[in-house]
Amino acid sequence: MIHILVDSNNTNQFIIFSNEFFLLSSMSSMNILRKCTYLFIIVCVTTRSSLADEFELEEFLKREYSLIKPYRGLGFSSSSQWDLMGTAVITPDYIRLTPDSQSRQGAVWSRIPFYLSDWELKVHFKIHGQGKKNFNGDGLAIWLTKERMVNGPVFGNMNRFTGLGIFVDTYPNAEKQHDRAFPYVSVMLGNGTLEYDHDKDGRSTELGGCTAMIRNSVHDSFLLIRYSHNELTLMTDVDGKQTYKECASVSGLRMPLGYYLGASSATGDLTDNHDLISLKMYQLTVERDLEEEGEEEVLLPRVDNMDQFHVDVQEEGMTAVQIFVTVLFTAMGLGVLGVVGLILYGRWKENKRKRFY
Ligand SMILES: [Ca+2]
Repeated sequence: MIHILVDSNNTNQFIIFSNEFFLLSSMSSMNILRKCTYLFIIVCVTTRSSLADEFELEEFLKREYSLIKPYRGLGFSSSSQWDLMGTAVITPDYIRLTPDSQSRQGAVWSRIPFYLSDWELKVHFKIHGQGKKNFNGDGLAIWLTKERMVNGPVFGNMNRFTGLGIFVDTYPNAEKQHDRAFPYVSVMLGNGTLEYDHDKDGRSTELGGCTAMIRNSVHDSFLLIRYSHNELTLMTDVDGKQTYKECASVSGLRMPLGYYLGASSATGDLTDNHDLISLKMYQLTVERDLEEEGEEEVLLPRVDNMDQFHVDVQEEGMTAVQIFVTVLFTAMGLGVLGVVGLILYGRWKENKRKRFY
């Protein structure tokens, strides 16, 4: 017969056997029993804590912003939180943004505007194909942008986008790049006017990046993008060690809320399969100091103290509409003044004539 005892703190459970059983037992079996009990307790405690960790992590996983297997109803059902675009297709194990064939563009975009201010996004993907090294392309991109569902030349998305772009560039377009090996992962922040230059692999607008040997790898590829306290950190886990290495870090980066998450890819003359396996978004709970609480709303993405994000505010100048309205009201004002002046002059003249008589 087995009794289960719960200790006073109600945290651990112990199992004891009833007295009848002990009478029949020898000392050696008691020793075995004691060892089994200790083992049982250890298993109980460790299982409980690992379950707690998992639960804690799950709690912060934001399912509405995540894309996880099975991709039920994705892109088709009205309740789906994601839209598919172009050549993107769903399989049971991944979303293939482009197949290993020429001139394809595919994307997946969230339908829900994104309102987390501190977050962490884990991207699980695979890029593979028949082409030999450096005869493959073009790569994929992860987005958090104002615009969505527009195709174009930046890894299957529009140029002059507004927001964040993380690029996994698998083909070196620019010549003489002895200082960097491809595939190259990088960060760009667009403000609607900055342009990604494909011929230079986006060097002029890059905020940071690193080489990551992800193509045709036996290991799965992971990116981790963390945004907290206005600092963006990009990390990679590409060699199967289950550890993230820092790739880029940008502080003073300001992101507006209400943008859309997406992933896109494109092939040109050179090709690859670009497979997205999951996007897992976690909310980070952070404490904010008074200064951060008082920060005004960010309307346009920018990085503090960076010239390329400096927007000229014409305090003295006026727009065409403002000039027109000003001229119109000035003319009307002068007209009214003129009429009043004439009336007053007429009356003054009249009075003067009356007084004269
Ligand atoms: Ca490139």
